[in-house]
Amino acid sequence: MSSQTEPSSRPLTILLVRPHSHLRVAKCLQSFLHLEPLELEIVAGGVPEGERVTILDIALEQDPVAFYEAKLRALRPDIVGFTCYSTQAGIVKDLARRAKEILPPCLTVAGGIHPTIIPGDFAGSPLDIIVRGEGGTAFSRLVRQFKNGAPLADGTAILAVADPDFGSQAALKPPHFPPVEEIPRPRRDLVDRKKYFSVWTSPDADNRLTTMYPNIATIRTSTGCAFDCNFCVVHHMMNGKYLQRTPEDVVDEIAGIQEEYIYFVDDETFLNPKRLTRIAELLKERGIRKKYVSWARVDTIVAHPELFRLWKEVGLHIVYVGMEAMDEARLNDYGKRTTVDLNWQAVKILRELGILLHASLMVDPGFTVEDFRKLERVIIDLIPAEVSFTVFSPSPGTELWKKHKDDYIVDPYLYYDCMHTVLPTKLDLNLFYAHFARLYRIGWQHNPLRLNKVKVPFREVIRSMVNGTKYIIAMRNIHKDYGPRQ
Ligand code: B12
Ligand code: SF4
Repeated sequence: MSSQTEPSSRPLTILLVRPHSHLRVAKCLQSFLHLEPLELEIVAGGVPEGERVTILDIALEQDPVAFYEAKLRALRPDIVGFTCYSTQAGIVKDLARRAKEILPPCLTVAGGIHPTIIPGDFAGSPLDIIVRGEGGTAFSRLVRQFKNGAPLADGTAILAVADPDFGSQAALKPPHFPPVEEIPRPRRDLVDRKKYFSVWTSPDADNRLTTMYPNIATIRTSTGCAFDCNFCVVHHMMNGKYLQRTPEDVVDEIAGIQEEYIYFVDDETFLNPKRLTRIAELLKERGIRKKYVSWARVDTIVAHPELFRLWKEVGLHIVYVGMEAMDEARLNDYGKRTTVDLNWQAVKILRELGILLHASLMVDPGFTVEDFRKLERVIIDLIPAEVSFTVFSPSPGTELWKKHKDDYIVDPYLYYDCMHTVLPTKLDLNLFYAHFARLYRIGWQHNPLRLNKVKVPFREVIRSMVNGTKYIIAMRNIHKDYGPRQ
């Protein structure tokens, strides 16, 4: 399709799609949490009034492709938009190809992390348009231009794949981010809210949980991060910027959310203590009582324990902390700018405050059996806490990723789920994943619900045991996804 179309006076039909995952572990993760497609809700929020917009989340469907094709045939959209992580790039290209086969005139658009950082990966694909960076504002412009039959591409945020210089645009600088006030509010009404949940392990005061799987909403209060860990793509995408919404704006949005549970999907919510103090004060003043889960860095927690005390009062229950490693050398290698001592100080502070810690640790492809054993001992020292593990994998789009370009043992986009190692392991893959799964098993056996004897509905105990077992088996079997080693 050319990057210019005929003007149209009828309402446009727009279909926004969250793709499924092709990896078994990612599907298993969905039995623990499945969050609303906030990115598509924000994109939909920018669609001008009068156009028809539908959000399709095919990730939970039994047969996602058949479900998607049936919707295409039923709705006959003029524009089909996809959100896309690196691991989903192949799937998005396939879904776009199917859209073109069923509805040749439709405009196919991809946005999100992968199109933002590596737009050139879509050269020659069935995608017409790549949107880079913030999508609510860019998609709004795109739809207006499409409706008016005006040129679609603007050379920065909106790229036309068919443009002769598209390939060379792959080396573009990070896109311009609009002022946060211009970003539309998410259209939460467009999704079936009962589908979205997250496992919840922080009990109420009576050491009871009414449910382990509450419906949960997400909110983004900031974009970007002030740090530059070398495996992480966020500072590349945002050119090092940390954009923050005003406390009033954030609290207004929270007030309008129907769910009692809220997940902050910021990269680091608490970086600016003044802003977060004000948000907490406003929540108090307005009498808003919700339960929150968020990510935070250890140095933020250690520098501002009083901020976390205040947030505990207004409902912060769980903090996910990217501790990454419990040895100095690896923390330095990862460019984390923290120390092992800070990690332990943060554990102590959260414990004293009664906020549940979810420690996220990385396993290095260079791990020996002894390294795995050390991490097993760390789990025991961390409890009662939730623990999860990923495999150190430089994100596509980072300098480190480019540095390793000749080292990958599998397709580094499709397998970039931080569970499949993309780099060679020191241990044989079978043994590596035996130890990796064992970490999860130990974490699972010592989970805080069990240790603290929290009362949980019986059906949910069974559900979590079944899902936990399936997840650990999926980890154990990851090595089977690799072909024979060369
Ligand atoms: C919260 C979060 C999660 C949540 C789930 C979020 C969700 N909604 O499903 C959890 C914890 C489950 C999770 C899991 C994973 N995550 Co995650 N996650 C994040 C985090 C911190 C925020 C994502 C978010 O919700 N942002 C808020 C939305 C509104 O912003 P957005 O997605 O950028 O969308 C905007 C634009 O990109 C654009 N846009 C997006 N889609 C579209 C579509 C169209 C058509 C258009 C026009 C525009 C557009 O407009 C949007 C609105 O402004 C990001 C970090 C980050 N800064 O992105 C990592 C991040 C996205 N995760 C990442 C990864 C790798 C994963 C995992 C694969 C691995 C793992 N083990 O962590 C899993 C797999 C999840 C899956 N869905 O399969 C990487 C992705 C890197 C990459 N190259 O793809 C990131 C960037 C982290 C990082 N530091 O590298 N994640
Ligand atoms: S890993 Fe976390 S702290 Fe480090 S740069 Fe990425 S978002 Fe920031």
